[in-house]
Amino acid sequence: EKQRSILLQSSTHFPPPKGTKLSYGTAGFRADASILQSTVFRIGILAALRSLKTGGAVIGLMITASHNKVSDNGIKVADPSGGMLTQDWEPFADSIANAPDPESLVQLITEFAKKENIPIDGSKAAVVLLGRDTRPSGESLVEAANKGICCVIGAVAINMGIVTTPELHWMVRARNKGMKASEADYFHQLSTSFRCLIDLIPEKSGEDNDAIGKLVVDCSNGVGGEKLQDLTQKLNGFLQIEIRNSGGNSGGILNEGVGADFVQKEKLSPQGFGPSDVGIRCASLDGDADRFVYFTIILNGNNKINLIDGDKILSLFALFIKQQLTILEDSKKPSVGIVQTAYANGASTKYLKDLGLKVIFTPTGVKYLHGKAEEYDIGIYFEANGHGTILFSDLFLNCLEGIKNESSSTENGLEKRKAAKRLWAVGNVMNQGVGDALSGLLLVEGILQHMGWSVDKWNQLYDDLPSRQLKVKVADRSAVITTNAETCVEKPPGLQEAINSLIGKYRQGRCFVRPSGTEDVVRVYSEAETQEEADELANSVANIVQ
Ligand code: NG1
Ligand code: ZN
Repeated sequence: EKQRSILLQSSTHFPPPKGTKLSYGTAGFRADASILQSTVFRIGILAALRSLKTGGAVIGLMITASHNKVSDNGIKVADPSGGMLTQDWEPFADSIANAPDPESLVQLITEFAKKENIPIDGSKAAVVLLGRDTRPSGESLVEAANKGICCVIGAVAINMGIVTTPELHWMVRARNKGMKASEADYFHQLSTSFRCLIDLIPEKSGEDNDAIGKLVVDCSNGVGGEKLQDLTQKLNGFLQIEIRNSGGNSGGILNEGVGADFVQKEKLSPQGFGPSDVGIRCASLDGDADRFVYFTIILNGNNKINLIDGDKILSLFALFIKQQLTILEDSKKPSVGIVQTAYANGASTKYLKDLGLKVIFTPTGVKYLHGKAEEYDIGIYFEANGHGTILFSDLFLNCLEGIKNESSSTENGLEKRKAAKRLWAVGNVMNQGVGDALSGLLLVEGILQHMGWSVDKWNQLYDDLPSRQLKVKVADRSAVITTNAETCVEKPPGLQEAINSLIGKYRQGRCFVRPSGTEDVVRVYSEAETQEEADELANSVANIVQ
């Protein structure tokens, strides 16, 4: 009763926006920041309930709208493992975000708590870690989320201030494992495992030494700027990083003409980069630093770039891991799963399969890729847009621990120990909760140095097949229902057959359509042997979708 009256009372201060239906979507709630007060307040309540449900485990709440424009904001929940909120709570998130008034809100909460057996009588404690990116609207939204959390008796909020999305997920995971979980601990883990990779570089590797030159990073004028600066200082000169578009007082606007999303979608260099950067290894983070891509500037190319996307990052990682596993040879073979979506360039999939690796496809959205990757001893997943990570099972980590501690002093034994240490470092540098641009940068840089590869050499692992992505506005995108990891249309009837007959006209033709989960459009993706053919295929399919 006391709980009920506190909830009723507080929620009157957070009326929901009129005429907007909010949805948890692929990446939490996102909207213009001005209408999100009630949403974050309510999701604060949800986070506290989630903590109660999981026996008082720490839950994370991140206020960010990632690569969206600066006036937007959003909120995402991190589960105790540091992964995303379990999918079976998403309907509850949707329904409380849209409850029209305090009474219906409190009723939904009470019913849900009852159904899920959540102790809301104040007898149990709950903890929620709060974080936000650099958006100006973040401060007051954190305040609103805090009020929501504190409405649940026994729940406390800990404000971590401005952090990257993956940093907050890392902190949640670390706390729940009873590890030290400050930002300094996070930087320490990343920098020491990077250092470990560097220390284990074989003596005379290095076909060319370009990899040693500096890396220039576009930080999207977001939170990644300051954090990468801090991390770089911990690297003791083992990596030379120049930071651009760092946000703060440097002038530029968050995600405007900068950042990983812009670079990957437009295939153009971000602001602040130009002809003087030709020949230099460049990377771009997104607004909350959970994804990244690499690129190089094309000489006299009018801001055009060679894009090195998530698929190629994945391929580099897979190759390195495969090489280390080969050195471990006879030891117990771990299961390795590579997880992609239908948007992965076909050339990357072919490359990975030719390496002898198992490639699995899931629907678009990190929650699907992550879930699949968890099924393997080593699960590597990336979306083409640069969001992804590498997951190691506890079993495999134990196995590595064993090999690391073996005492054989034969050449072979020594090499095996080194390979185990390298893999161990990979598992430590890579965020085990979500994609993390800072982790990813360090692993790419470590591997390039290990191989002695230039960025161009890496880019030449395979040539991307020409592709085209289009958006089609339709009356009702939910009329398109797909199956088979979104590669095949089930409804409306006849559409897939029509698409198939268009695909049949092109060599290496591939094409699929699906409704977007984040925009009111149907997306068309095509590949073919030449750019003209890929464009033609996409356009002709777009025509029949309309
Ligand atoms: P939708 O709008 O469902 O295609 C987009 C991206 C995803 C993912 C989500 C979440 C493409 C084709 N799709 O999803 O990869 O990043 O946004 O932000 O890039
Ligand atoms: Zn992001």
